[in-house]
Amino acid sequence: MKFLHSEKFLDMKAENLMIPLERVAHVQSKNNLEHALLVLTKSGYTAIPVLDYHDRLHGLISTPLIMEAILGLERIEFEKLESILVEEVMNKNIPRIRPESTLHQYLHLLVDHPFICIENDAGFFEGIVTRRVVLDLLTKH
Ligand code: 4BW
Repeated sequence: MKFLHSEKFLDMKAENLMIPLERVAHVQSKNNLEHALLVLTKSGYTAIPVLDYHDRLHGLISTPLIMEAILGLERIEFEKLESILVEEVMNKNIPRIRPESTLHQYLHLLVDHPFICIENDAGFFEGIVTRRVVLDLLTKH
């Protein structure tokens, strides 16, 4: 992340605060829940983006969503992890911003969402802006 002192805080573009795709833990929509739980557990994050094979954003998957999907009446049905696909369970209703969006335009989204996904004009996922990066910037500002 590069913080340009000349730029006003609220004018910071998403692309300048972004954690790029190659450093974002993610899964693919056709992966099963077992794989998703493995990636979530190994990465240490509670929610991560869901992409397709062309790096287009489809939603996000989280540990609570997975747990809810395998919760039976009397027990957690872990054997279901293998047969359910991420796309059946993921949250598709997520905010998306453009690389050139300014903090002024998306700061309010970080109130309810720990991270915001960045999508370019062609619809491809480029990375995320996290609450941490923005708060870190604010404390330095
Ligand atoms: O593995 C971790 N490394 C670091 N450096 N910090 C972590 C890690 N796991 C959690 N944290 C901290 C961060 O401050 O706990 C916060 C909440 O994590 P979360 O939500 O509930 O897993 C983290 O805050 P954040 O950096 O502002 O990140 C907000 C959310 O963005 C995370 C996670 O859902 C997502 N995220 C962040 N970096 C990511 C990522 N998802 C995929 N790949 C990444 N590299």
